[in-house]
Amino acid sequence: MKYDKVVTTTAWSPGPGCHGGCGVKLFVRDDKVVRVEGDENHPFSQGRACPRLLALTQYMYHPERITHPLKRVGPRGSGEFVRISWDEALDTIEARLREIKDDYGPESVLFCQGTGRDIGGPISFLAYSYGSPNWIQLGLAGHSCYTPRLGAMMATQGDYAVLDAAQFSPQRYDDPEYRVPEVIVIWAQNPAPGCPDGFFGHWIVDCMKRGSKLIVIDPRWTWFSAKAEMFLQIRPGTDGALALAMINVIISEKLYDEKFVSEWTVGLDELRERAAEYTPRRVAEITWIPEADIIAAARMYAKAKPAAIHWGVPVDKSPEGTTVAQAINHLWCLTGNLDVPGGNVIARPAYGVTTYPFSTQEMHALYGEDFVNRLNEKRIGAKEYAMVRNFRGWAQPDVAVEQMISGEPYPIKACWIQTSNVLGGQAADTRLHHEALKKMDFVVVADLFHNPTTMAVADIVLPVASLAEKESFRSWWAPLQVITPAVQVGECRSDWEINFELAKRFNPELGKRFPTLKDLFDDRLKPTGMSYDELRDAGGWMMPPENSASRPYRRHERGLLRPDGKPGFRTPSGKIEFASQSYAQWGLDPLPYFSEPPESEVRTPELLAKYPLVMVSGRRSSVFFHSEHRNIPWLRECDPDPIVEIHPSVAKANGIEDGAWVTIENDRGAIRRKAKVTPIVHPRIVSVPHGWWLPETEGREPNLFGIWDVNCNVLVPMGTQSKSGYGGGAYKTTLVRVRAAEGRGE
Ligand SMILES: Nc1nc2c(c(=O)[nH]1)N[C@H]1C(S)=C(S)[C@@H](COP(=O)(O)OP(=O)(O)OC[C@H]3O[C@@H](n4cnc5c(=O)[nH]c(N)nc54)[C@H](O)[C@@H]3O)O[C@H]1N2
Ligand SMILES: Nc1nc2c(c(=O)[nH]1)N[C@H]1C(S)=C(S)[C@@H](COP(=O)(O)OP(=O)(O)OC[C@H]3O[C@@H](n4cnc5c(=O)[nH]c(N)nc54)[C@H](O)[C@@H]3O)O[C@H]1N2
Ligand SMILES: [Mo]
Repeated sequence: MKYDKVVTTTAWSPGPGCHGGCGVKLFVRDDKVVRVEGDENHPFSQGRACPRLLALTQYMYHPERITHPLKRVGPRGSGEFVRISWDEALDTIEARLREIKDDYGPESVLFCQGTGRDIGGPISFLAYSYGSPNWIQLGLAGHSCYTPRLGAMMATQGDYAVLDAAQFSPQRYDDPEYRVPEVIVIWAQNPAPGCPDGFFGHWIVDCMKRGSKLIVIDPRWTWFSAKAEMFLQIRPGTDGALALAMINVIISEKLYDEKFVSEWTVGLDELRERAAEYTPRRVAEITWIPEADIIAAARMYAKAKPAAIHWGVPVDKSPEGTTVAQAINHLWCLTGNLDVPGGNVIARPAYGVTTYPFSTQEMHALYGEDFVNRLNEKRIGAKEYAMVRNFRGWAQPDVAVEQMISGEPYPIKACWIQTSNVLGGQAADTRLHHEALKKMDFVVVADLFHNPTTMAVADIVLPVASLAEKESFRSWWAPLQVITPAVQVGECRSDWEINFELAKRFNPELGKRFPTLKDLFDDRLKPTGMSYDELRDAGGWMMPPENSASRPYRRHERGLLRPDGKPGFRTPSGKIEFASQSYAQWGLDPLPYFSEPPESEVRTPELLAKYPLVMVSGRRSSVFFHSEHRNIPWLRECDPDPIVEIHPSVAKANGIEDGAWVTIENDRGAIRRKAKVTPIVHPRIVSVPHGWWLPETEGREPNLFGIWDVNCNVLVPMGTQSKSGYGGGAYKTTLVRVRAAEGRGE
């Protein structure tokens, strides 16, 4: 086949939907993308591509794709929208948002995003230019994704760290300094379908092929646990106790790296004392893991040199997520596995480039000192949570939804929703969010398709460009990459274009500094010494430069991590802190501890009597990204039904046959799922994939594409957040019961 051109670019939603970073080749004919392949020259993905990327053409040219701005004309929920021009859409939005600002203050508008797609830049420029401090992942209970881990790592070691698969070296596995981890602990992760946060699941397979042995900690068998040396089938939500017991074994048996600990850490005695409370025997009872396995896993990890831990979002979602992440972080610090080849490697963005400004100086210049200094005054959750005030500038979701309903301490009047399907995927307690969103005077959704959220509440829907249609850049650790458009579809615009245009209307200073979006990109990329076009023409990506903070290893010895240039870590003491000064300053326990899930056999035995199973929701499917792709035929065919995985013993006891529809219920409601009877789940849990809606069914109220029938978040509570405000969303620990469903006999 002949192509007019082949465009090499970076995959970062929309399309695959994901956290992204893969190199991709788009084959274009007659102004259409007709073929998609992985780019074999890309240092990260080396030609691999996931099913969602390979289905990009079906996604881009889907008959139901929204390709021009829409305005709702019927009542909310009627699904009656008409086409409008971009001018009308942007003018209407500007006028309505100005009115709301005048009447209630800019803080009464929430700027809502989903997970880490290409959105942090565009949405923060818009929210802050408008003047609202309330940038938020609306509905993400406990803000339980990534942030708890990030917070714990910053407090403990001053930096983010991740399993070292030689990803920050241009030579990858051939780098002579690199060593393959002898042991990898996969902790609450299924890296193959997920590839989250700039890490690619296949890297673990690469390491396994080069000799790494695995320990897997999960309540459910995965591809990795089936190939592991040890599989610890844990009770959901008890990872904090397990980590503390492993710390206990490692310290009491003196398996820690004495030299590293004495040179680079503080607080060992306090940690020893705390961990002594968590004997393997006691923790065996808490976690359902045999005592001997806990001890053996601790020894196997600590004796391996080097060893690495790779962890996932259930850590954030465990009760007191910030403290669980802290305990796991301590494991690699105790064993001297930080910032060394084949351990947990520190990640910093290449050249220090970020998509949006973090420095106070830059923020002052763009948004005005007064606004920046007063961000915490009106930011939702800042009063209640020191960590929300001091660590990450986002509003707290559990507090926010309460405020949307109560109007206290000030009313919330509008939501700008971009990259999130609040009612179809992100929000716990779907009914509560349905009620809260319906109270809004004005809702804009920027998306590519209709979904339960657009149907229920959107007043204006803006059509968004897919990754093949947009100009952007990506700086999630390394490499630093550009995204280059190949074609145009309808009137779709990128999130950057949409938000930059509106942000300039609210903040003329932005327009003065950056007349065009390219000017803004060039400014962000300045530390590289290249403009956007130059970087694109030089191949489109850059690895971290040598002898810089973003290039491994042993940066702590060379004084590359601290702002003062001294050896050590970027913490208040300059050392790794087993007892965190920052936590103490924020009014939190400086040491890790375990706390029971909000609903559990120990905390709520009366509830367990009624609802004897733990619903672990949200394990990822490689053909879906959260609520996306249920409408893409190639993908849906691979994973056609909303299922629940049930152990054969539970199925038998409840008269449930494989393939039959079952009801899953608790006090918050009931949903239906198709039973997949399988021994891969622990007999005391059911595993329920999330993000399900049925785009083939009626979109209008009250059906809303079937969410009340199949969305498991109807059953998940809000308001279970950790003491820090970050973590504790009960997505993996909700108590339920299952029974054969009446009706619906497909
Ligand atoms: N039960 C349960 N629920 C969960 C979880 C769980 O484990 N269990 N996980 C939670 C977690 S960790 C997270 S992060 C949240 C994520 O939740 P969300 O990020 O809100 O994910 P989606 O529900 O897929 O909504 C994304 C929407 O954005 C659109 N979209 C995709 N890419 C783009 C883009 O680049 N621009 C724009 N404008 N739109 C785009 C999609 O079409 C889709 O409608 O879900 C949470 N929900
Ligand atoms: N294809 C695809 N990729 C995705 C996403 C997607 O929706 N689709 N979502 C993206 C997002 S935003 C995120 S946050 C990541 C999440 O990706 P992961 O971090 O991998 O999260 P999950 O798939 O929720 O769970 C991973 C494993 O943890 C197990 N688990 C559940 N609860 C517990 C527990 O309490 N303790 C332990 N030890 N294990 C537990 C599950 O059984 C599962 O096998 O994936 C990202 N990547
Ligand atoms: Mo997430």
